[in-house]
Amino acid sequence: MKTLIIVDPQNDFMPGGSLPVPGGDEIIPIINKLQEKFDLVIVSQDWHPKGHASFASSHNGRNEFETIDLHGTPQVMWPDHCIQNTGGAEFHKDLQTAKIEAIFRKGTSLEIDSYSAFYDNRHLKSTGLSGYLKEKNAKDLYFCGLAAEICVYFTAKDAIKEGFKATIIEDATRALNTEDFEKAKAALKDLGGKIITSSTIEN
Ligand code: VGL
Ligand code: ZN
Repeated sequence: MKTLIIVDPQNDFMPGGSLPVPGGDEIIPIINKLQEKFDLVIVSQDWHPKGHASFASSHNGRNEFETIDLHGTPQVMWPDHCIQNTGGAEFHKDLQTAKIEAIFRKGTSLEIDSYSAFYDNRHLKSTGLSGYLKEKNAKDLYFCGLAAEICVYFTAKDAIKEGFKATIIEDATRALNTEDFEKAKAALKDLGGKIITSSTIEN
């Protein structure tokens, strides 16, 4: 039983959005086709309150993309993005949602970011995704979506920690920074994860 986890396929991460991932929209038709090959399809949604601590605009004198120390954890200062109930937080309009059984929201606490769809960045709070997947008897997880070296990578990494098999589908993700994605791929492989292309997935 194969499970597809689509990470943050939201307007703000698409070209024209506030935190655009180059080519982010190109993966939508690929993800739509991929869904047919899976028994269970889940999506995560970056879902920040206004004034979230990951936004540069929430801190005096901070520049976008610099890293600060936030309560003892490094935090990149992002442009405002995926604010709850805004168009930027909505899924890409062409994403097929008929097979998506659940949406797991993350980044909802004002003072802490959450790259992984399982836990926040300090591993303090669970989203419930791990328990949900275990109850569904899902063991073999495949990851796609945005951004490759950030939320896709950290979600796949936590999946391994939680005892799942984790595979990133490389052509169904795009990176903000391709060099960082190369490092993330190597790190995931070291942990026992896999990197594949969608054409190798059997029905
Ligand atoms: C993401 C940066 C900030 C992502 C979310 O979905 O990769 N990146 N929030
Ligand atoms: Zn975010």
